[in-house]
Amino acid sequence: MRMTFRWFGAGNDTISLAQIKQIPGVEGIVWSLHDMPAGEEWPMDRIIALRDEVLAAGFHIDVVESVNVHEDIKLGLPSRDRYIENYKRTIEKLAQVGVKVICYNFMPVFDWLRTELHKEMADGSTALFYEKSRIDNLDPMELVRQINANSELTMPGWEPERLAHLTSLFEAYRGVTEEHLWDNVKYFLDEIIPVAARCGIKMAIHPDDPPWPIFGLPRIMTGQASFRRFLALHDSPYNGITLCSGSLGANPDNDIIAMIHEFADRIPFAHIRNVNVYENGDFIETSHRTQDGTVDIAGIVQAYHDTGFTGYARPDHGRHLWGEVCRPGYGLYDRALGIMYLWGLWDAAVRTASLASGKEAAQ
Ligand code: DNO
Ligand code: MN
Repeated sequence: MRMTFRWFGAGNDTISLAQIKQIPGVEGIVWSLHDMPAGEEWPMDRIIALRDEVLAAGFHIDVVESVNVHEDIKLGLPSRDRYIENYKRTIEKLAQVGVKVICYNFMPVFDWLRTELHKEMADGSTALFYEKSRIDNLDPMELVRQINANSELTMPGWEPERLAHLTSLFEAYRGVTEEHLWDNVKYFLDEIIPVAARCGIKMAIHPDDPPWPIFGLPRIMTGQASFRRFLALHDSPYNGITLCSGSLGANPDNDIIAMIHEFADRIPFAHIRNVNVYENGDFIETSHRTQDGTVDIAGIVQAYHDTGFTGYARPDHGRHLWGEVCRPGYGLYDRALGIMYLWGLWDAAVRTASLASGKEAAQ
């Protein structure tokens, strides 16, 4: 397990590379050019500047999260070819600076969606929260109307740029079914996987978060069956997944340990975090500790150990602790605690296995 930490860039993150350096065992920074609009080719000078900054701080830059996919690609519009060409050029440029894994997602319109960014927990910390009935009963167009009338009102992830296009995006997705999305993701893979393979870059799709359709928009990367179907579209080590335990764990039917065993050789990147799912389907992002949520983080780390996982891992969203002011879900403290928990589990698994094999050898 090669530990990494997501960083949003100087001036765009409250955390410094020097602070990350003090977290034990972090070798790499998971990075992106966060201000690049989806669909545009990344400029080489900016890639190089970021590489130099991260390398100078003593980290590798092997993992990029994310190179975002333009909506026209997900919609299957004729204009997609232009954006796919740009995507290929970006893959080639990232390969030139030594990138090994690109994380991306195929979620229409929204990336992760929550109803509250700072839900207070019993211990006074705050965390990202999803109130299922609120989303289920929400007419998104009605919300857009309300937001336009009252700019104070918004939803996490509904950035002003996105909001401006929301009405037309919802229009564009009318009639787009899950099967259309499957066709469109296949078209995308047919184009990019050969380029990624030639460049030695593993593409790693992130599951949908939450892993079910929202606002009538289709979502397809939701669980074990969909990953199986996805991986079969291109049976290549360069077509892989970012196994995110928190996103998948929002649906308690998802057996993440079984997925790690089934897809072991196709997981170049692991996001490891916990969520607590309530009876009514609401969920909150808790500490990484198994006992604090409904995802068996201890079992997951054991499964990675047992399948000989040598890929990259990172803690995912954390709580906001000790008054830290930070990007929602991306503070320093809880993710650092998360890493130490993951290392504790990992080191114990390694030790237990080596003691067991020592005993075997002695027999
Ligand atoms: C949620 C996060 C995501 C992720 C993107 C990847 O679990 O890891 O926001 O960064 O979806 O494209
Ligand atoms: Mn994730």
